[in-house]
Amino acid sequence: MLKKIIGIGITGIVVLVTIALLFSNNSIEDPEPFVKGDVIMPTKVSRPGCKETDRCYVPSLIVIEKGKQVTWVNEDSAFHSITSGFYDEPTDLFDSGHLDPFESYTLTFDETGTYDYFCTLHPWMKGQVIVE
Ligand SMILES: [Cu+2]
Repeated sequence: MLKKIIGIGITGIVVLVTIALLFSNNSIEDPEPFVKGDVIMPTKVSRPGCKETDRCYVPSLIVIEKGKQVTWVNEDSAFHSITSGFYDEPTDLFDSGHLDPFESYTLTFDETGTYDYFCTLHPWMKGQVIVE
C-alpha cells in the first residue's frame, strides 16, 4: 500500500516536471516573430534631428540589383510611411500607408532607376533606392 502511494507520488512529480520542461522549451523555441529589415526607421525619427545625422531611414540610400526586394522595418514607437516621390511632390509608384511600430513593408523592384521616397507624417524623412 505504502509503496503504491510512493509510486504514484513519484509518477506525479515526473509528469509535472515533464510538463514544466515542455512549457519552458516552447518559450525558448518560439521567440517573437521579427523581420530583419534592409532599411530601418530607428527610434525618435519623428523628431526633425535625424535629418542632420542622416539617420531618418538607415541607410537612407540603398543600392540593389534589378528584381530584388527591399524590406523596411519601423523600429520606432511612432507611425511612419514609405511613400514614393517627395513630400511636396508625391508620385503614385508605391505607398506603405502608416506603418505601426515594428511593422514591416517589402517591395520588389523590377525596373532599374532611382526611387526617391519619404514619410507622409514627417517631411524631413527622405530616402532613396537605386536599382541597377
Ligand atoms: Cu515618419
